[in-house]
Amino acid sequence: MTTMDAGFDVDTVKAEFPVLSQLVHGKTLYYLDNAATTQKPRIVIDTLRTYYEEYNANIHRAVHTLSERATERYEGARGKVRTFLNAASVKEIIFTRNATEGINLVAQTYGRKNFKPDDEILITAMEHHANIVPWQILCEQTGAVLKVVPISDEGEMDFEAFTNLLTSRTKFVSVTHMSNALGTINPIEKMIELAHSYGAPILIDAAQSAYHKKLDVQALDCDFLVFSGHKLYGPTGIGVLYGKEEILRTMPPYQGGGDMILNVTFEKTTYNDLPYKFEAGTPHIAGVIGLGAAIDFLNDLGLERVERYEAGLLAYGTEALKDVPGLTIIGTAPKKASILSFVMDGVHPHDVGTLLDQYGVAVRTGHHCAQPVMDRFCIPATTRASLACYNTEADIDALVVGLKKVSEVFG
Ligand code: 7TS
Repeated sequence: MTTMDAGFDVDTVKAEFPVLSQLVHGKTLYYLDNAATTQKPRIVIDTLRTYYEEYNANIHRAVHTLSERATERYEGARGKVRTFLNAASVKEIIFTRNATEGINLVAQTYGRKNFKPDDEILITAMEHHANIVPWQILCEQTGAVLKVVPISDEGEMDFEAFTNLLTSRTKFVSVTHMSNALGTINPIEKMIELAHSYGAPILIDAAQSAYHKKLDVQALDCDFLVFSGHKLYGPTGIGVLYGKEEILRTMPPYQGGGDMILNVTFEKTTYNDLPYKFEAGTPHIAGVIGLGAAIDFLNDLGLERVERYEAGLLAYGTEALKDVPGLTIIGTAPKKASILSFVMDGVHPHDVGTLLDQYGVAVRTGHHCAQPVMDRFCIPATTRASLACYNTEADIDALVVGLKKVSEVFG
């Protein structure tokens, strides 16, 4: 696929991202670290500036004009997130700091209330640490047990093992939609159906998928879903937890403070309605409004078109990397998206990344906060190039040129 086939003009889209037009070490910047965080389009940057320059105020609490305006924009952004996910109600959209906080919130409220010793929580071997550690903490607190579905040499979840590990003891399933270390897309539709057949609620970690694929929480019928604004072309410090209203209602609050209460006396406090019950304290107002702008940006682009375009780029990249001597791709599942993770014979990924940086190519190296994935493949780390809507074949070509240099220098 060329940039002409994208259904949108990639160069025009790229021009909306000021940070991408700079030189690094005197070279054109080729930004391929999108799985860590994406760059921000002008509409997001301008929205943040306008908030601080024109109507900075706290929300939900004052009658003055600025506060009313900020409240309207904040709640308007919640409406945009509802539509983006096709949630049934804005009561199901809770603003968090990031995907990590969403998972911790569910573990510490739903989990602490409901789990007993020997109850089982099922995850996969390809989870980010954010979808492992909160469950380990919960297991220590409650005596529940963490079960892990293994993955194959291609980086695919073992579906048979998943079905075998699901039993009447399974009280919760938490799974990534897309692996940040491998790119694998999990068959979440089938997993949700199966989890429900055992009466287990299921959380989808959409931190990686939300900016590559269209999501519909009602069609999926997942119980919870989390994502981070900063990977979705939005600001840092803002994330979303979607939860089914009937489940959220049964959950105790996560944190206590302002905004999450209806009435406070020293004898008894009553909690606010959803979603405010889970939003204690002054929230990241600018972040929420900025996230709304990022969603406008993605809606204009069309996530279906982005998905198709990035699939073409991934295929191009997968083919192009075959030209690099001594390179092995880690993560070759038939269903994968936007991630090229690899190792090179005799060269540590850190050296690969450092040399690529000299050529203006930005990639991430390390365990990608998915150490169990590295252990599964018996490697300490990978180099990872990850794609977004503004990347082109030129970025991949620059990566390949850089990698050939790496192989010359270290080979
Ligand atoms: N889940 C997945 C699948 C992720 O890839 C990440 C972040 C998280 C959860 C946590 O997101 P956060 O915004 O709460 O930190 N992944 C990465 C990465 O691959 N490189 O940097 C962050």
